[in-house]
Amino acid sequence: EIMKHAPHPPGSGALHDHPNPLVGVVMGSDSDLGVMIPAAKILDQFDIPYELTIVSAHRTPDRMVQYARSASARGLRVLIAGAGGAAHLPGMVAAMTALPVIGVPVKGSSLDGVDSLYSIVQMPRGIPVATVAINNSMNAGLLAIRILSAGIPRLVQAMESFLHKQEQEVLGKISRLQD
Ligand code: RP5
Repeated sequence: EIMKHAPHPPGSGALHDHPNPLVGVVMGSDSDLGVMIPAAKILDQFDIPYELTIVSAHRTPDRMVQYARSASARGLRVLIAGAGGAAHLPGMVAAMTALPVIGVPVKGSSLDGVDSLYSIVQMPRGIPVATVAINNSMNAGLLAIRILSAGIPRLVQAMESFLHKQEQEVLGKISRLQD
């Protein structure tokens, strides 16, 4: 059952490991961690079990192949991949799995993240990566949840409540501005 997962391992910090993860969150470097945390947070908020780790397309290519090739058999259903610069990780992972892959362009130091965005979004026909906005890993998490939710009323309802709450927050701000 999708909502069930064991409690977080004691003392688990940024690198998360639930026993039966449904979402795999990977990133090219530990320097991407700060940008990718909101994806993890929203998955936590919806009680979706996930794993989070570093996989570099360039520095650890064998690990990337192993990760992508084994992801489906290990029970993962959606992958989120964040990378900056020459951001090949999401596309290469998508090339080696049939799972849906969501790419997060991470803003690096030189080109404002446009390099990452273009590297991730301009995939060739046949290998799709669902690309979110630069540094917007929260949206990657939300999209992963929407993908998992299809056909699961409880999760659809959880997403609807999330949207409703968000709407109320904005309407609240507007009415405070009008006071
Ligand atoms: C990419 O290069 C990583 O995803 C990261 O965004 C960027 C810089 O990595 P570090 O040099 O900070 O490790 O592969």
